[in-house]
Amino acid sequence: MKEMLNQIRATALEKIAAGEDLEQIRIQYLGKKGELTAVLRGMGKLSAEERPVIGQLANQVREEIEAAVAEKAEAQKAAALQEQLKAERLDVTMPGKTTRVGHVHPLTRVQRDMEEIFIGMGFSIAEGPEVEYDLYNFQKLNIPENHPARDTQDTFYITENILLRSQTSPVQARTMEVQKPPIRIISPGRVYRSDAMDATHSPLFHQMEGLVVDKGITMGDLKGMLETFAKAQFGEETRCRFRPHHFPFTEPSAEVDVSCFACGGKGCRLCKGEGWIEILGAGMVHPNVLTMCGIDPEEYSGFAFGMGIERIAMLKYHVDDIRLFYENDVRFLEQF
Ligand code: 2NM
Repeated sequence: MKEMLNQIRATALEKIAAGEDLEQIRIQYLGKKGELTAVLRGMGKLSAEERPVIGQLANQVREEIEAAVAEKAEAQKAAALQEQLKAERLDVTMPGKTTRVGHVHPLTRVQRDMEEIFIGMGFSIAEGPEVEYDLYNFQKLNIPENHPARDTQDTFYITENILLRSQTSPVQARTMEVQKPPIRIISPGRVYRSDAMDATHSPLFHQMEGLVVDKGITMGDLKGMLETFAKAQFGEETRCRFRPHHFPFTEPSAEVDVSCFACGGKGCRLCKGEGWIEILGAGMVHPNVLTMCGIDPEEYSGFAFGMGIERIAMLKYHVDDIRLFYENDVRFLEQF
């Protein structure tokens, strides 16, 4: 029996050392149906002298196996903890992940710069609906039904008399209707035209229009104000050139060029050798428009102007395709 106990001890300790499953070993040797228990059951057959000796040895073997199991379990737990610490290690001195921060869109940037310039000259910002009545988009701007200007400003119709505004002038018309002069407003915003998309056209684009109405406003006021704007927008050395033109809502009307801010007027690629770059349309508000908007043209006069924000942005940033503004490709947007 002594031999058997020594044998049990030897194989059990070996298995523990080899890393075999501890619960399995516990059941096999120390459990109710385990090998050690089986040996102890056979102790009845022993003599009175042998019994305490074998009993003591059996207890000793049990304690040794128990201790070995406990020690191994402890070691496995510690190893597992080390493993976990290693896997979940956090180096607080590592540089953090930088968050990509966006910025305003180049069109917004240009629009805000323009707004700042006009606000500095005493203008307020006026806004209005993008879905407009034919009445405000055309009729009150001296463009009656069947007027040829309806072709060049063809837009998208919601119903026969509701449409997407083709300019921000209806905002000026609405302002004149409800506000007594003096009026000094700009109206930036989205406008729509039924144009095919190409490098310089888009069915949706942005405009900045302006309107001043008061007693005694003249073409001289328009020229002085636009020159101040052009110098602030394109540089102090910028000069302006007014060419006669026709708009239904202004009389007289002009197209306005600025001296090329790339070459100073000598002629270059940007101005296509002209020395001048067209930036806007303007004129004295037509008496018919004033009358239709409830302002007496005998008492008041005014000037108005309009320009495309995309066009200014394309000139300023040397962008050769208007579609780049709408595609939201970060490789383009990141450059601003
Ligand atoms: C332009 C050119 C010339 C304009 C006229 C008006 C209004 F409502 F007062 F009649 N607003 N904007 C105007 C005049 C717009 O855009 C090229």
